[in-house]
Amino acid sequence: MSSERSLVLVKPDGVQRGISGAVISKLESRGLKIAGMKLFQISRDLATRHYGAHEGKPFFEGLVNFITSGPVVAMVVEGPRAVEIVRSTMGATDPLNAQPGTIRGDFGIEIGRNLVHGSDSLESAKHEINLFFSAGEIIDYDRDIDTWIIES
Ligand code: IDP
Ligand code: MG
Repeated sequence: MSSERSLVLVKPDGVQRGISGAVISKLESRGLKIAGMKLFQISRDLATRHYGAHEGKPFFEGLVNFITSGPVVAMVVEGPRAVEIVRSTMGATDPLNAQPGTIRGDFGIEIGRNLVHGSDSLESAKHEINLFFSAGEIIDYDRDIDTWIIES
């Protein structure tokens, strides 16, 4: 199956709470491969572009303030159906509805402090990865273990 890439952010609440490692661990143990990773301070300009689809919504200002309030861990994660696999690993947007075992279901309580971002479609993944990463920051490499994770 052909690989997809998704943009994942450990949001400022996750970094401040020391949960970055747990998030990375969850994605890695699911079988996803990390193709890019950096600690990153999001500017207001980047936040507005990244969350452009939510401009005008009542929570938009709070969301931009929050996502720029401290560093995030930005990652490009790769694997078959990576976009949907990341979304199911994160759990529902509102942690109240996120299943236990998911990142938001294990670590979160409120929607405005839901710890992680993951692209919601292949199209937005491509757009978001371009916003956060230059081509040279994404590494194409093989893992021997992938024959035990990916059938073909
Ligand atoms: P997603 O992060 O699961 O893709 P989106 O609907 O794209 O969810 O919303 C982006 C982010 O905006 C959410 O992760 C959450 O932090 C915040 N958000 C969404 N809806 C609300 C809301 O009703 N109140 C406060 N924050 C919200
Ligand atoms: Mg979204």
